Parts: sequence; C-alpha cells; structure tokens
Amino acid sequence: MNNSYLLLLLCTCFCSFFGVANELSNEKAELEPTLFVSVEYAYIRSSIPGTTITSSYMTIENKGEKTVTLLGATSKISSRIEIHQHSMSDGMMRMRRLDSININAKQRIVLQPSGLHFMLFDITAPLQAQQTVELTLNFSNKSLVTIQVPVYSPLQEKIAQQAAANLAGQQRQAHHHH
Ligand SMILES: [Cu+2]
Repeated sequence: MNNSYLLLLLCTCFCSFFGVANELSNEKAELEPTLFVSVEYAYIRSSIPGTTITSSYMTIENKGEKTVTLLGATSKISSRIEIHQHSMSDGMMRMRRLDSININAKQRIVLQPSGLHFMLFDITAPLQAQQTVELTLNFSNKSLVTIQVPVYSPLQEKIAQQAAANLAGQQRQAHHHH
C-alpha cells in the first residue's frame, strides 16, 4: 500500500457531508436557508516543539443555494482561532486577520499554505501526527459545523496537498470535456 492510497483512506474517513438545518425561530418567520456545507481535506499542521501556534487547512464547499459566511472556528485545544490570509507586501509574506469569509452558492474556498488558513493560538498541548482534534466552524445564521481534524506531519501534509491538487485537476478536466 503506497502513501497516497493510505491518504485517500484517511480522507474518506474524515471527509463528511454536513447538512445543518436551522431552527425556525417562530411560526411566521420566512424559511431560513438551510446551510449545506461540505468540508474536505481538513488537517492541522503538527506544532513545532516549543511553540504554541499552528495552523489548519481545508476545503469548504457551499452546496446550498445561498451565500454563507464563515465567521470563525473554535476548539478546546485553543483559546483563540483566527481566519488569516497570507499576502505579499513590500516583498514580504505577511498574514492579516479576516473577520469573515463569504462563500457563494455552489462555490468552495480552499484554505491552504500561503493562502487562507485558520491560525490556532495558545494551543494547550503540542500537536503531533496521529492525533485528531475537534474543530467547530461557525457560520452565519448561528450554524455550527463540527469536524474531526487529523494532525499531519510535514510529509503527510505534502501528500495531502498533492492529492487535493490532483483532484482539482481532474475536476477541471472533467468540466472541460463536459
Ligand atoms: Cu496565520
């Protein structure tokens, strides 16, 4: 069994489809849009010994008919998780905090190294490969999506990115031949 096959197995276990229905607040309220969000390729980067910061990456797809807004994330292992965006300024790679990200209907956002990511501050213990961390994503309409996120070593991270890139390529290809 080679590594990429193993990774696919891991992915199959951790990728899930979430349909979160909003409660109706009262009888005459117009129907709240149901939030259909799919999270794939989620992982947390293993922490560097001696540090209490790490980051998390994933692909979030809005399968619904209306724009949803990602407001942030929470986890027991971190008291502060922020949405960050990498950007170049004056030839330097910098990170800036975003309050939220809109995901249009039928669109996906990709959190990946050198781009969008979750930054986990003050983690309560070192994070190593083989661990799994529960992460709750907060969306507009007070919808919550809780996922189990594996911690990846740098090698696993490389394999994961390759798998995600391959899939994106295949989807482009498929679309092209449609
Ligand atoms: Cu960051």
